[in-house]
Amino acid sequence: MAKRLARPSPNGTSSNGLSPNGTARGGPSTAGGGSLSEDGIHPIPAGRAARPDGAPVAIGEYGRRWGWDAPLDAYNHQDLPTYVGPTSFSHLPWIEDPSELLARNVDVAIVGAPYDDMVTHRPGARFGPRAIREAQNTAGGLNSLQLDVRPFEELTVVDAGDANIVPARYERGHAMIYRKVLEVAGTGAIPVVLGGDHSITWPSASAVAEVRKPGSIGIVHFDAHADTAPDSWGQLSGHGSPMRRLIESGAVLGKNFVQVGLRGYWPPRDVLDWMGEQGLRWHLMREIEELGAEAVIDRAIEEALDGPDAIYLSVDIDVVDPGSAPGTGTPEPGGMLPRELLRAVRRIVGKVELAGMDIVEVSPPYDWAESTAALANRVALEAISALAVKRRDGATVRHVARLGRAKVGAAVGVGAGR
Ligand SMILES: [Mn+2]
Repeated sequence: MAKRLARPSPNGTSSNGLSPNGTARGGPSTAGGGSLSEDGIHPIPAGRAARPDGAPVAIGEYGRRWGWDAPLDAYNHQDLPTYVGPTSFSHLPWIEDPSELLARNVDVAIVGAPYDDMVTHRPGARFGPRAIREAQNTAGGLNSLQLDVRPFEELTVVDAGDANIVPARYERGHAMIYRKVLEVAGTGAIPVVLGGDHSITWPSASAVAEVRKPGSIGIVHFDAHADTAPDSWGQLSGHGSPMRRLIESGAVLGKNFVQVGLRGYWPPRDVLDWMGEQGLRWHLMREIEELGAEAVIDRAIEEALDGPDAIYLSVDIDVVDPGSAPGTGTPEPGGMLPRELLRAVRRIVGKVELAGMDIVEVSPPYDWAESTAALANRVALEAISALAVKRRDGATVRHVARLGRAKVGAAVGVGAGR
């Protein structure tokens, strides 16, 4: 693997510890630290002004004795192994400021929604965003074998950080997720939201629908469950109801809603009747068993393109069989294979205009060997790689932002203290 060299200078690191030049577009850097030697080894200066009196700390007797003063190469954050340093998605730059997202013309921004106040069964999805970020063993500029594309070279992708979530204040949490996604999508970047329980799709897709106005969005929704309940034990914003709220509010029309992978013993008949009245289209797992995933996904794509201007993709990881994705809140046996889901994501993102997406219900405390978190990580990467193929082929990827630079922050009004 080609290693790129980074500046050893402290100037190369921003206050949050991530390199502002950490994207794959960077290259060998000589800024701030002298020139590279012929073999690519970058000498680290022997002293740094680090003592309280300002005197440099120099390599001393022991260092010289053991050869620890030899020239060594240093790596920037993105090229270091993923277990080293702060955790961002694929070690991408961590950029929370929307004006910076706008200035960099960011194409795709990862957003964390560490929220699980709305689960009806196993908790733990609040730890999902961090686990999904961590579940990647390859650093640096990735190369998609399946799509033959280097996603971070074609696209500017960053990690925009998490919504400003605190525990137990569930209405505040949804509001903050709405604002964070609105802020990110308002810059033109495609938000890839890491949940969190599935209730986060309500504020997240609402924000994307808002930004895309006057255009319309449709939703392609992978899940074992329809998530269209009127309520859960009286709670209207639970993780069994987000799709109902989105349709009721008009953010998405029922006829522009396509569900894939439903199975098991929920929802009850009256909820299915309501779905039918709204014009929802859903594909049971049985259909995948009988026709194959390929044929069903083709149908879903055709339906998704029937009306809306762009698609929001919502992936509940429980659509996959719990044998492969055990780390989730409401496991339902008999689901899709990981490879079927990954292929479906590549195909859908390759064919429709993606306005935003989320990957939800990853509950790390119930996971084994990171298999669920790794799958969720790859769902995001497959979508990003499919977008990269589009960009390479000349298609539009990022949304033309409607909000001006000055309006992005002010329109949303997200502050650290809220
Ligand atoms: Mn769900």
